[in-house]
Amino acid sequence: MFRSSFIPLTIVVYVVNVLAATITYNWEVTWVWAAPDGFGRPVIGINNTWPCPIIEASIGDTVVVNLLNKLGNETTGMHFHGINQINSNAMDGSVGSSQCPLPPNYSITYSFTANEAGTYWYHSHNMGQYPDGFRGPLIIHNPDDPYISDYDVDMVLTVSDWYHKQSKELVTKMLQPNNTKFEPPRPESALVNEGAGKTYRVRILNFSALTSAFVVFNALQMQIIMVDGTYVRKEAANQLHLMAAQRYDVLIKIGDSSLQNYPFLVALDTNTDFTAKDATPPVAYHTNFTGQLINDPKGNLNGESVIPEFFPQDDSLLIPFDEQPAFGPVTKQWVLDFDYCRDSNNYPRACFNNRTFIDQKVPTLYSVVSLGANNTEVSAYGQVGAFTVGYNEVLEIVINNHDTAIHPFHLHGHQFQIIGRPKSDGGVWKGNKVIPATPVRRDTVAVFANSHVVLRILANNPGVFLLHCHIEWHVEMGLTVTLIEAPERLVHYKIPQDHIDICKAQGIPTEGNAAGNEAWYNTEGFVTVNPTSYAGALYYGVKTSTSATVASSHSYLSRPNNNSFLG
Ligand SMILES: *[C@@H]1O[C@H](CO)[C@@H](O)[C@H](O)[C@H]1NC(C)=O
Ligand SMILES: *[C@@H]1O[C@H](CO)[C@@H](O)[C@H](O)[C@H]1NC(C)=O
Ligand SMILES: *[C@@H]1O[C@H](CO)[C@@H](O)[C@H](O)[C@H]1NC(C)=O
Ligand SMILES: *[C@@H]1O[C@H](CO)[C@@H](O)[C@H](O)[C@H]1NC(C)=O
Ligand SMILES: *[C@@H]1O[C@H](CO)[C@@H](O)[C@H](O)[C@H]1NC(C)=O
Ligand SMILES: *[C@@H]1O[C@H](CO)[C@@H](O)[C@H](O)[C@H]1NC(C)=O
Ligand SMILES: *[C@@H]1O[C@H](CO)[C@@H](O)[C@H](O)[C@H]1NC(C)=O
Ligand SMILES: *[C@@H]1O[C@H](CO)[C@@H](O)[C@H](O)[C@H]1NC(C)=O
Ligand SMILES: [Cu+2]
Repeated sequence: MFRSSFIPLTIVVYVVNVLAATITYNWEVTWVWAAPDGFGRPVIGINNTWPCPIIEASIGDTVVVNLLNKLGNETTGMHFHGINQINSNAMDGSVGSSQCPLPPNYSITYSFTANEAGTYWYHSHNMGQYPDGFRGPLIIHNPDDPYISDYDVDMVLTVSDWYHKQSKELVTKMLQPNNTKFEPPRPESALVNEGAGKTYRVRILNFSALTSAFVVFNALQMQIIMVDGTYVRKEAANQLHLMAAQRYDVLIKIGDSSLQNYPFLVALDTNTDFTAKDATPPVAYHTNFTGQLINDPKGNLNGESVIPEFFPQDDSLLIPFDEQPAFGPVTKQWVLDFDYCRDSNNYPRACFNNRTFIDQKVPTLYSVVSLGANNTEVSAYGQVGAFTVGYNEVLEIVINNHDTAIHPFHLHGHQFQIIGRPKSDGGVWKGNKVIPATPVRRDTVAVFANSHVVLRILANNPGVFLLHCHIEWHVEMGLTVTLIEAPERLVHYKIPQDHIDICKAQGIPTEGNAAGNEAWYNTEGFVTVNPTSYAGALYYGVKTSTSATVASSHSYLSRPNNNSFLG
């Protein structure tokens, strides 16, 4: 039997492995020419190769990535999607939130403990950069996997949409006042394991920037054993519908005696809502991918898998393996209404509660650490949608989706419980009807059209965590808010010196409020208006100012035209 990762989450108590190892990766981020679908373009790779390598560790190991930026013209950063970064929030890699951008020729070290098994991935969390190629699988193995005796082979399958143009150009075009329908860029291809050729590796991760994908083996049934970072009770599925950033771990059984190949179909769609009565099949992009699970290398490699009908399995009804009960009673609630909006210059944006996210100067975590007892003042952080919750509170998060498409929402730092996720046209939340006894947990959830989701977390992981749509184009439209969890426990948190140094090198303050002002209430220098031109991660050269607390008249993020590197 094969185990394919579409993802698990575990909250099992584990004994710290005395044999825990430190796994170190020394990586240089570089531009690479690649043509995964036959069309050549520059992509972001590691050590002059692409696809980017896999990270693998076991529970209890320390994962260390020494990341050197050799892009020359762009900043970067590395986020470990689904890793909760317990006691290591500075390693979350969210540029602007938990670190400064990593400039060319600088390196920083990321180090964290692999404390939950599962199928994760890493990607740049800097200015629409992961659709340009900087992403890869991150697998945390579990020597005590409850399903270990159920499979013989463990495989990874990644699925993604792919674009022939670079993110900067795509986002620049999207963020124009004449984009009246808030249209995102559309992909040219579907990639499986970063290629458009045939493959038989099967852990499934969705690296998409926009689209969702169906995965179907007509001749074989899948059994889901894990979603994102959570083991679940085995559940049979004929079709999986992966939203961007989601993962499933599935078991696929091939009869002992059957020497044949099994075609599978990965069909991309732009988030069609298959819970709607009038759902139409995926838009006919050239984005279907047929792969072969090869059991007979000499046999037929041209078989096809077709989807006669779309009936994705409902992941909100899965039962976690550990049967952890619903958190309660709720002590704090965060209600977020998502809709598109326009900024003061009439540019298309995406909003939570009628506010779009605007990058500030000081990474939010650094402000939280330096503001001391005043770090609970949400107005200190500028327009990042800050919300605070105290240690060990039970936080209920409600997201109302006022749009007519599905959006996959992701929270850093937690595998949240899904308390309720009605089908499309479920309307805005009006109170919980039934609380599932043992709700499933994930880190990315599909929220259906004109509907909502109710999530819960136990706020026991002090840190600054972004909550955002994982359609990368919507992140660039501002569909992000910031959870500041247990700020009272972050006052003495130590930011590693190499992380501070890259800020200093760029003249970015590392203390004070959003603009680096010592007084939390001094809003001078806050970025309050969205920039009208989009530079992506383009590097503008080193600032000379080294003062950590002076609010510079040139906000770093407003990106003045002092383009010293590109001349
Ligand atoms: C990348 O290059 C660095 C520096 O030369 C080297 O230490 C490392 O082993 C390389 N890693 C990979 C995955 O090629
Ligand atoms: C990075 O270092 C290389 C080699 O020393 C140098 O040629 C290049 O100009 C540097 N890039 C930047 C942006 O400083
Ligand atoms: C939208 O505006 C941009 C910038 O002015 C322009 O380049 C583009 O051609 C316009 N697109 C359409 C469809 O009108
Ligand atoms: C990946 O996620 C995107 C965005 O939600 C979705 O449109 C696409 O269908 C997904 N791909 C797969 C193979 O599930
Ligand atoms: C992709 O596959 C689906 C399901 O079999 C089918 O409905 C659709 O027409 C295919 N699209 C293309 C472009 O071949
Ligand atoms: C949203 O904000 C804009 C300006 O920021 C304002 O004009 C509009 O009335 C607000 N809409 C709602 C529903 O509050
Ligand atoms: C909090 O802010 C007040 C001003 O509102 C200031 O007097 C006080 O010193 C600040 N406390 C800390 C711990 O920084
Ligand atoms: C940086 O350089 C690469 C390689 O030459 C190029 O493809 C890319 O567009 C540049 N990035 C920006 C933001 O201009
Ligand atoms: Cu979205």
